[in-house]
Amino acid sequence: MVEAIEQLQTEANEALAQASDAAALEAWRVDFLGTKGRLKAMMASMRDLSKEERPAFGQRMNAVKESLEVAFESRRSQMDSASPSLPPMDLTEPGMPGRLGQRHVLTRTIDEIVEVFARMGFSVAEGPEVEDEWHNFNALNIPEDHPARDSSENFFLGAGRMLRSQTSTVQIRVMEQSPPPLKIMTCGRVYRPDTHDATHYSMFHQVEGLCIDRGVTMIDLKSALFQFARAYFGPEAEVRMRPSFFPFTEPSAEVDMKMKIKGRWQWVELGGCGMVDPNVLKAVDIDPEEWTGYAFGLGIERIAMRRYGISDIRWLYENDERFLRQF
Ligand code: FA5
Repeated sequence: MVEAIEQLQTEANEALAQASDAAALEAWRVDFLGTKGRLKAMMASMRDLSKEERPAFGQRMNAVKESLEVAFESRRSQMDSASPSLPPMDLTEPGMPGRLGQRHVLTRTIDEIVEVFARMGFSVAEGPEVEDEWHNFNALNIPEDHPARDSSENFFLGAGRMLRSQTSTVQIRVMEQSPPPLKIMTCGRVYRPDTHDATHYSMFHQVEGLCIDRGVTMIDLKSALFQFARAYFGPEAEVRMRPSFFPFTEPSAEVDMKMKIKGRWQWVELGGCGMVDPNVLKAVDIDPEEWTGYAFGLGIERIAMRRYGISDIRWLYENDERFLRQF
């Protein structure tokens, strides 16, 4: 009898080692440990033993049963960890398309604007967003009592610091550092406590241009703006200048560009421009008798909105993927 039990245990262990998947393992369990399995059948043969032989046989069978149950559990957990219960992989199924990120429509507009002005011979300058009043006002010929200096028009930070309200600050920084002739442009953020609506935001971007040389005139200014308009908005774009006032240019003008919006040609106001005021040149030790120059500053959001048909500036800052993915 003992040999028969040992024989069964050896067979069971060998069969278990060969069970290579969950189905084979289950078949093994049914065959050896199941209610109609081989262990149960051998247990039943206890009937044929004498009363004295039965306890030893029973104990032996229980030990075998326990050891097979332990072996079964360990084989099962071995299989589970080797192949976690994931659905089988279908290699013929089409893959998930990778989603590439893209530049924000404003970043793209800035890159396009820089490229156009670079082709026109402007070099790119930069300036800080946290400024002082000298660069934001004084050097730009903006007097102490000018309404543009009001605290309701600016973000003052204390200790003479503020968030710049215009990129014209970069004109001063460049002229302080480099002697003329100069032909520079800059793109950057500016800040004003304007109420948010479809065309205004409290943080927006401007593109600023400055050209200082001998004999520069309004014709050069209009030509530069005209070339930009044609290069950026298309060969039929036009430029119009309306008389205006800025403390740092004399004469000054508002710049409008004519562009096609939804199939119709329209004039759109984009910014300001003019001939650099002699007082600004004097503030940075440039002789206005020898040098003249022009400057312009355009709103980049307004340009992007026109170019890409965006009717509300706030969408540019909401980071809604459904909006951003369109460009
Ligand atoms: C200026 O900021 C002058 N520095 C421009 C300039 C530069 C004139 C050099 C002369 C020489 P203005 O405040 O008009 O100008 O602003 C220029 C443009 O910025 C506006 O035409 C508009 O396109 C944009 N802009 C102004 N305020 C906002 C705002 N709250 N939200 C979005 N865009 C604005």
